[in-house]
Amino acid sequence: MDIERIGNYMAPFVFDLDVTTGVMKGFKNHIERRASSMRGYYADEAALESIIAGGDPILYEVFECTVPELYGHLTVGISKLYPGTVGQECFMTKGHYHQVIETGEVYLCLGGSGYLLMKTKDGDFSALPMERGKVVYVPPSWAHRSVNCGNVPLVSFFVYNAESGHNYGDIETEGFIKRVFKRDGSVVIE
Ligand code: PAN
Ligand code: ZN
Repeated sequence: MDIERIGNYMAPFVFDLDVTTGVMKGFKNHIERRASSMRGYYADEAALESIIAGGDPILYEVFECTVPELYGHLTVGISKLYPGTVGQECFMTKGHYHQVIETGEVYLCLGGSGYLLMKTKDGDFSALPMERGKVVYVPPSWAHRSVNCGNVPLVSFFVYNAESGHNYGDIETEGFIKRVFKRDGSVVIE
């Protein structure tokens, strides 16, 4: 990671983000999640396998400005979740708790439509709407997953503590309490 310095301190930096398209310049970290990386997440395993066999498309991407993963720093970036379904289940991110569970996150939706699903270790659940202009505050202790219910990419800008880390394992075993489906054109959370 190239961290520029001014005197004793990390230098401030600026980057360009097209708030209409979500295209971010100057990202240092780019994650692509293909269908094959989502085995075990969707209810309809056979439908996922046929999507994988059909070319294993990218289902979502993350672009981040990397900073030192230390207390006090903030990681910012863009999450771009493509539209589609696996069987009838809307495309979604893996979802995670933060490894440092007492760290929260802010999501600002720039485009598309869907939900941010959240859950706690106590079994509490929340689904808040995501569409252009919605800002969702994810408090500490809440696992979070984006779900795209529309026909265009769900694009969000996010900010979280750089030391947070990601705990995917617990969601892999616990699931997320509820799933989001498109049935006969209607979105249902069940
Ligand atoms: C986001 C997510 C991003 C992808 O940057 O990492 O939306 O979701 P998964 O990490 O669950 O695959 C974030 O919440 N970071 O903490
Ligand atoms: Zn997070």
